[in-house]
Amino acid sequence: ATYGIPIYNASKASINKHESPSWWRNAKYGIFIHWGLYSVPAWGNTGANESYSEWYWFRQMDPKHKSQTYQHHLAKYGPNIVYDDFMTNFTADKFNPKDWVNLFADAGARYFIPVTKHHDGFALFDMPANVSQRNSVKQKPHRDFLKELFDAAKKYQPRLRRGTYFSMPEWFNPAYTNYTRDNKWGIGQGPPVNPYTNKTVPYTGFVEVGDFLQDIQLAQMNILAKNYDTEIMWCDIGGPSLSPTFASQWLNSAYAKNRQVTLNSRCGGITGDFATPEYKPITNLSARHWEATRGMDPFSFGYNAATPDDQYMNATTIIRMLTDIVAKNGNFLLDVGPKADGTIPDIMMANLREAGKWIHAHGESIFDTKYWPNGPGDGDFRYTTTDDAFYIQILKEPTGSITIPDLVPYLQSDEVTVVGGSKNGTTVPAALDSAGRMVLNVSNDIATADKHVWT
Ligand code: FUL
Repeated sequence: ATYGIPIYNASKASINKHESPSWWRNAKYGIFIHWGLYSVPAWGNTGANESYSEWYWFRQMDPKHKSQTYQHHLAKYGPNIVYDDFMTNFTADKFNPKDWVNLFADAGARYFIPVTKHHDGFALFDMPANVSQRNSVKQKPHRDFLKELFDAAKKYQPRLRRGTYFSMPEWFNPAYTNYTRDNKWGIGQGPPVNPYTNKTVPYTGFVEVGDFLQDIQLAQMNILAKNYDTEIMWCDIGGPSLSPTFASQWLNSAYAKNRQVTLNSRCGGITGDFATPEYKPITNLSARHWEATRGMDPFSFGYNAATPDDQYMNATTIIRMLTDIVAKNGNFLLDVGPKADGTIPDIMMANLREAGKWIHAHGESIFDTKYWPNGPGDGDFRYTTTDDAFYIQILKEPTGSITIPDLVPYLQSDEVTVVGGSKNGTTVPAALDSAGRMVLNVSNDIATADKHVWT
């Protein structure tokens, strides 16, 4: 087919008319993957302000020599090992993309978003040599991890939607220095200077280009859109960009192919389809669909080998957070940090799978639902709705007589039905109290038959 008039043009006003597609609003739960050279040192100063392990390089380069990461690097590797030397240790020799996508499906997720290039500029996908050679295909270990992952998903878990995280700037790319310097993200300082020796370090794989935005940033985004068919462009940091140009071409071509794609709020120069609060307490319901993100690690997206196993989110905390977010009209993008050898730490896999059992069994009350416009619920209660059902989620074990604090619909009914778990389909007697609130009488065997969240 030919299409006469493109829908979008390269202006902010035009792109801002785009809305997130319904598949994305219905998908509710995604897995984020921060995996890259930072997975080699796998270190963050747990609990302090250097906790994001994927920020290792930036912290380590601290010219004032005051950061914990600067000290850690010196003690562990000495002054002559520079960040790009980690390319040799980024072996990925146990990376099994089939296992990864099967894990995500077991977890109950409906989409996944690998970091394709973080602020360190090291990409996990292929591109023409004149765009950049700073990637895992042109450098060690000479593999196109994004293609391997997406191919495995297409083959083994075709229902998983595939997105791409992409950092708009790069900390030390010499081509970025024209744009910003010493801003709050520390971007545009390149090329890197070894803080222990004061010697300039080559920016591995850097190719002399005319303009960072045109020749690197936009070129790479187009590659993710065209060669990898990304469905979610999860930009990071924003700042200077050609995003209106990128978005208009991408959205028009998706439209022509009958595909629905979406982009987040961090692409720079455009509003984006959804806001992305990060490690933030989720407070209010928002009528515009949004997405919360955080790591399973209490303080980091990338793997931090110093984090004890019992600190990671477990099945209960994952499920309660998902339930809370969905009731407030959000999606939950939960991050895992694989190791440099390509394995996902056992504790992360176990907790994701445990949560997945509940999510699969209770999915009816989570996926393809809408929030309740009167409110997400109070205390330990959350609500979701569909055209023909109203779901009550209870975030702690209900025993005996339970009063639903809000004036929920269907008050006439004298029973409700258990969703999911071994008592799926069982009815629970309901009555009204003098204030018109629903009172449920939950028997012990129903209360103890489930866990994490009762629906
Ligand atoms: C932030 C980044 O700086 C973090 O490292 C992480 O990637 C998070 C999702 O976005 O802005």
